[in-house]
Amino acid sequence: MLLPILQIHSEDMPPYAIVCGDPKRAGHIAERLEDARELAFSREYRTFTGTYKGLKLAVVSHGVGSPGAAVCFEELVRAGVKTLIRVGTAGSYSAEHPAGSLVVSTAAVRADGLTRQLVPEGFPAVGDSEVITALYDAASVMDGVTAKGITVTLDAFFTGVEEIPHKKYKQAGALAVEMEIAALYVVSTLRGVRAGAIVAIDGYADADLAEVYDPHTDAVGAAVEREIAAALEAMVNLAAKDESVAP
Ligand code: R1X
Repeated sequence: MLLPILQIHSEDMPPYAIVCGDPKRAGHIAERLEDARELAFSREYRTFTGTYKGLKLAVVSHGVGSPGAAVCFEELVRAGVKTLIRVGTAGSYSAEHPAGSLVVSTAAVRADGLTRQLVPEGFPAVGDSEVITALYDAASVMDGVTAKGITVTLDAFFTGVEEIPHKKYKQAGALAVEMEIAALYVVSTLRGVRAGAIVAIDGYADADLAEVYDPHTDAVGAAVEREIAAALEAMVNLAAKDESVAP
């Protein structure tokens, strides 16, 4: 079956996929795979397959923002993907997690518009506990700060005249803000697959801590490399468990 928007054939897709926003980053992740093959580059959706430590997996870019990313997640599920891991970037709410830290998202505040059109108010956007544990275990043995907790998914990157309640999210215990995890977690729950997400902190979302936004520093680059390594490792470990419980 040809997926109309990603322009990939479901027969070519393995059940494991790493997703990221940036098509260029998808290419970078694919460089770590053996026998990497670019299947399609349609709109913002760039799809590779390849092998890592013997596991066949896909790497797919989903673009910026929940509505576009959800199109990607939905088509991947239709193509037979059963485990999705997002690697991304996010703004931090806490000086304990400065640029260069990693955060594994356990659940997302649905401060987006897309998921309101999918599920009722109050329905949680929550990751799969096995995927989250695999990601946290893989990341926390590496150098650098790794945290685990709730993230916020917004639609607006640049602010308008409406106030976004960052202070309340922070007071309530959220660690970081990004733009796609709620879509990933709601779509994966709706469609009966599992998902997790890890983000590299690229600055502060908290106005009290805010500095000039520069996601292209060495510290952020190193954290992105770490999260990619953690996602690949987590996927291999999850697949090994799947194999051991398969009938
Ligand atoms: O999730 C956010 C979005 O995809 C984080 O970075 C992008 C905006 O720069």
